[in-house]
Amino acid sequence: MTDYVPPNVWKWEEPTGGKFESINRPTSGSQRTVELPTGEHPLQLYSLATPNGIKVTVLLEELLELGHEGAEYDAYQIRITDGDQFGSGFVELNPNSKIPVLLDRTTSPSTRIFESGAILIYLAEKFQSFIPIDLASRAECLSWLMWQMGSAPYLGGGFGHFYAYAPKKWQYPIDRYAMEVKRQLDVLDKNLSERSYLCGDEYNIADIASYAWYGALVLHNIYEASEFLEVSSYKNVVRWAREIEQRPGVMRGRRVNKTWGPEELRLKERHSAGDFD
Ligand SMILES: N[C@@H](CCC(=O)N[C@@H](CS)C(=O)NCC(=O)O)C(=O)O
Repeated sequence: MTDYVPPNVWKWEEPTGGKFESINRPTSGSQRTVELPTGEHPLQLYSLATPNGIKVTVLLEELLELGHEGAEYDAYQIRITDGDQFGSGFVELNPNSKIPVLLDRTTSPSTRIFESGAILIYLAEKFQSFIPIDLASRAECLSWLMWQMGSAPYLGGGFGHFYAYAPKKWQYPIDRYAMEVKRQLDVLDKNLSERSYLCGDEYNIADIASYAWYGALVLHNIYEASEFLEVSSYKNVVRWAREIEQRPGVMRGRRVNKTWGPEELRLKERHSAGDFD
């Protein structure tokens, strides 16, 4: 890396380079007036099938699988590389301009929820499912959920960015984030050496959140880094992710708002169970 002497005041000098340079900027807020579409169900989801996006569609499909009819939802695709997250309708629901966003129209006024972890907690509490009731078990579940929310930015924004998306391969940031991601995999692997799921015998929202990221890493070669990070050596994480991936709700949830990968696994929008046929 060439030596860089930071100026007294940082200035945004386009272009910064990297895969997402066209959507990254140092300011927030809407960039154009765009209304969001709405469907007939109580829950409206605006998302994309990234790891953060599938956390919510997996939980919604798991809730439907359990028989919670109130979890029926319309899922609309937000194309983040085209900047849909900066439309005025989306920014009203999430001032942070990131997917996923949920709107619950069963309340008056409607309730908007942004941040995938907050959406998981909201839905789990609303339907009293996939979250433990007793205080100690709930604390363990929320601890692992918050662990995931705090850890994934090092995996995606840190490792994934510098290993796969940055304009060049710089060793210092790749070393730093590869070390941290391997440490995280080791944390998960040790925990799963003693437990079936992250919190014990029961599968819950902490598993859904962590599976979305670490399952993609150990099973689907995200960032094409499987070999580099030797992901198959984390055997308990692989066993846990494989098991979760076979659940029907997970299989369906992974397809919602997906526009890449094999054609038969894509589902641009979801409005009913029949859309998966
Ligand atoms: N902490 C947020 C992160 C959400 C996030 O980073 N979403 C990405 C896709 S995975 C996004 O919308 N990026 C668009 C952008 O940064 O403009 C969450 O868990 O909901």
